[in-house]
Amino acid sequence: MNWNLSNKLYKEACAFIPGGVNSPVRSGKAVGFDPLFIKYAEGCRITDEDGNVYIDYVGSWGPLILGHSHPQIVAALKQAAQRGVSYGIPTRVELEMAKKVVEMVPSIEMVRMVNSGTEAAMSAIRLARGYTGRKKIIKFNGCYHGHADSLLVKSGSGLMTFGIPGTPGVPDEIVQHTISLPYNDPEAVLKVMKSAGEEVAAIIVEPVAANMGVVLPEAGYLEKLRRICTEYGSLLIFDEVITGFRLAPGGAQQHFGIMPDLTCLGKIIGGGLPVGAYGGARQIMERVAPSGDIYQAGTLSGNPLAMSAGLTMLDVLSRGEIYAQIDKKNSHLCAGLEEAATSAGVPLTVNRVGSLGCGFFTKGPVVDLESAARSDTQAYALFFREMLKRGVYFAPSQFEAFFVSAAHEYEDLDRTIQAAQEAMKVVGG
Ligand code: KE4
Repeated sequence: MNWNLSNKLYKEACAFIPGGVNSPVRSGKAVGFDPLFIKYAEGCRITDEDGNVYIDYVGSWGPLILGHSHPQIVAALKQAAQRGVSYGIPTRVELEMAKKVVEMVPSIEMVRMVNSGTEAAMSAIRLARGYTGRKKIIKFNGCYHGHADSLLVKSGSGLMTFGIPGTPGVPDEIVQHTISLPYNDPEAVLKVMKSAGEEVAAIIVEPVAANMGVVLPEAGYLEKLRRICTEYGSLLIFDEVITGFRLAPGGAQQHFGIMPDLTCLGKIIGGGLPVGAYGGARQIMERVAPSGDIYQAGTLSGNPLAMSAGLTMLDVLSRGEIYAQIDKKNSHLCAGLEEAATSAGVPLTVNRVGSLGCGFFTKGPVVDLESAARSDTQAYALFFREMLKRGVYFAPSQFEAFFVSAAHEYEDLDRTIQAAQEAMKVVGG
């Protein structure tokens, strides 16, 4: 395989775009590989500028649960584009999208469209603070909710760890009310709530953490968060930007049977176009301007093109047929990855739920950021590069998920497993 054109384009891009990419994780820095430049994609395959073809397990970081260039989504986009791409004036399709989200997501009675998961989380936090009149927010180490200032805090080491900025450019004052605690540790939450519960506007959590690799909630964990929030009058926010419409038509809240007060959505909801959303009980959502006094806005929010793609995606997903299939496909893939690692003597812990998974190059169990951080990132980087050479594209970071789509056939999965058997032998040395 040669990557001459990708390398040439990357070198040039570095002169015009910070790091040559429009989002850091694409840079490939974490796996010692300069990024591919993709020419086109179809089904479960992506093709780069040099003509190399890969089975894709990133799927644009989650949106493409039906695979690339899904015919119904492409057709909907073409049709919508011919009617104009944006008006900044309400459209029928925005209403249809809102009704679809309300129909599919158990806890949502009203929903507001935005343009990214970051905007969804940022707006949900503001709404929670405005609605409760409180300032503090609890989040969890290793969970990511986009790059809004108040959520970019260093992982909290101990309890009552008030936010320390996770990046230059975020003043201490902005994160002083953000507390970050270990995931899967309800005692840590209880301790903070006992001393500051009346000041906590919300607890925001990824119901399945998928930004430190994939870490599942331990039995009863989400129920405890739900009970604690109810007891202290804080809002429970499920960040379902990844799990929404992925674990079930109604996302993680349907899968686990837990009702949050607010839900953040993104990725799948846009069918591959830039869409985010936040929603919840009518009583809370009606506080959002212009029906209420809590401000939030967006020029392209509810953009008819993005709504057409997203609504087509949700129409297909709401039929519910694909979930059992992609869950089964993912368990076939994960069993193959585990077998490949075992026969090569490589320590690998695979966490999976539904069509979401992650292989940590460490001995398990991986239940929080601390245990995830024990992974051998160099081993992962070598695995990534060996798989790439064999025509398989996994996430260019140990701490990201892989996604199986409805477009992955068993022969694609078996080709991936075959490649993994060879790649693991190289990793195992
Ligand atoms: P965006 O602003 O990137 O659309 O969404 C932010 C976000 C919010 N909440 C969760 C649970 C998320 O996973 C994300 C974004 N996910 C990362 C990948 N893990 C996006 C990839 C990237 O940053 O390029």
